[in-house]
Amino acid sequence: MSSRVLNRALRDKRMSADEAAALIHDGDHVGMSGFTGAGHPKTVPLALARRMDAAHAAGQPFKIGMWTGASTAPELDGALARANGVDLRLPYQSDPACRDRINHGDMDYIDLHLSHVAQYAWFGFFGKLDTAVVEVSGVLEDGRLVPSSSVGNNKTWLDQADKIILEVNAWQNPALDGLHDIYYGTALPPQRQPIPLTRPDQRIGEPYFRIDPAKVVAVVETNHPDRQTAFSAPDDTSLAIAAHLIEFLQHEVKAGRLPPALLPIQSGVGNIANAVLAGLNKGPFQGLSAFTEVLQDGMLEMLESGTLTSASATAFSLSSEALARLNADLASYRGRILLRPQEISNHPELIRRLGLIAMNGMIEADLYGNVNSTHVMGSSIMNGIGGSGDFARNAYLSVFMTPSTAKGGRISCIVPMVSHVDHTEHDVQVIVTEQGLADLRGLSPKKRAALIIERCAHPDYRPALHDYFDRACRGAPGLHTPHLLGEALAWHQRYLADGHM
Ligand code: 0RQ
Repeated sequence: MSSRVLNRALRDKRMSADEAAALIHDGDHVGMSGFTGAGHPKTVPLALARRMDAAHAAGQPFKIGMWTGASTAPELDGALARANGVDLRLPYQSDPACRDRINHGDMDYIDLHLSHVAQYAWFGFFGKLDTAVVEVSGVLEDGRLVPSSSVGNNKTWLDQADKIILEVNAWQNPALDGLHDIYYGTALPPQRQPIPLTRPDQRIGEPYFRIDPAKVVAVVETNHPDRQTAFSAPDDTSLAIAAHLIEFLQHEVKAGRLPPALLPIQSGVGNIANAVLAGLNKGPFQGLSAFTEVLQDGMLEMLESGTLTSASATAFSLSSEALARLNADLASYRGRILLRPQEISNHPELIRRLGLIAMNGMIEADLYGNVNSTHVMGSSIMNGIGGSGDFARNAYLSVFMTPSTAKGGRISCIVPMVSHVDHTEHDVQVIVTEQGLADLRGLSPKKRAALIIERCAHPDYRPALHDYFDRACRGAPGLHTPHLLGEALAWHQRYLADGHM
């Protein structure tokens, strides 16, 4: 098979994954590519984990600081977590081994808004970046890089790192060439200028990464698949959530608060988000656009049917079936799919300007509309805030969705007070469960509480929520946001003690 490394100088730097991994040292800060299981390096991290295991077996320390785009895959997050080789990780992760290390206190984790990561690296807030390990799908003759199936923070890692290790993955579809839009106009304050994007499908950058070839210390040729995300068929709960939301959007169009083709949509990951997209694909809206973070199965189906005219994202997150369909026809999506750096896909300025409809999952919401997206029972991380905060705070309409209960009904996802806050009441306009939808816009805290209990809570928990709220309205020291502080987190405490809220 012919090499995808067309640049002669970089072709001379080809080596094995083990040789490349030997260039990473204990204490290094390493910027890895990868976003929701797409475009992560697939061989160097495994070789690095082997080095870490060997060092630990010999009684030597070997841990790195690892920065990524978002979640990766077992051969990156999983392997390094199992080797206990990560001192500090940022941002979003969703790997079970990684989550265990964090929750057991073996790994420090900084959960950041995804739009903040690149600029914080530029500001120097995380210290110096030693090495970038970035998957690309090709190297042009002039040394520019054809990005892979995710863009994430790769532009920043390639610019910032002292050393670059490239994985050139021949598994990636060559038709990815031309799908990316890499914007190089993000100067630092006080030199920053407006980002010239006014339509979701607008191209404002170039298709390739520019690099300083002198910084490349290794090129590793690979041929390995992305993670591929399996989705389960929508169940009754997610179908009900989707139906409530679509009915609400129709109502908003009728009321003149949304145009007939809606506004650009952003959709989180997971089965509920996918069910909402499947619902949107069945109608009644046409000519939709997406300005989102990940392009998942539901969005691809909408592109295939024509319901969605274009999608801007930073990564794919597809099942193997959807990926096979996309790969068979990828060239035809040029101009309809754009992959951008995550600092652009999630940029607050652009989200506010375009007026997005943001739809994200959550762990729990409280009576007043504060939302917890990240923590189970206040202390254990699930995944991370990801892009949900970027979108929720700046969207035209910010929607959070969850089943009304979790763990077979033993947990109410509507609680008196959330055990961790990711999105404050100020950033949450609509809450949806399979029970119904609470439109919180224009409501004071007490009115919000009454509506959330009536529309969203599971009937099994409604009486206890009413009881708490009524007593808070009588006994709280202030009646703007009535709470009984000694009791507000008792539901979580009860679950931890008795296994039932
Ligand atoms: O745990 O698998 O052990 O049973 O949380 O819950 O219902 O499968 O929902 O897959 O949509 O995930 C918020 C985690 C929801 C996700 C979250 C338990 C539940 C299960 C998953 P088990 P479900 P989903 C852009 C947007 C933040 C990032 C984001 C998320 C597991 O949506 O990570 O929005 N969001 N990014 O049992 C205890 C509760 C619970 C609970 C659910 N109240 N208490 N456990 N669970 N509710 C994309 C990116 O940023 C990349």
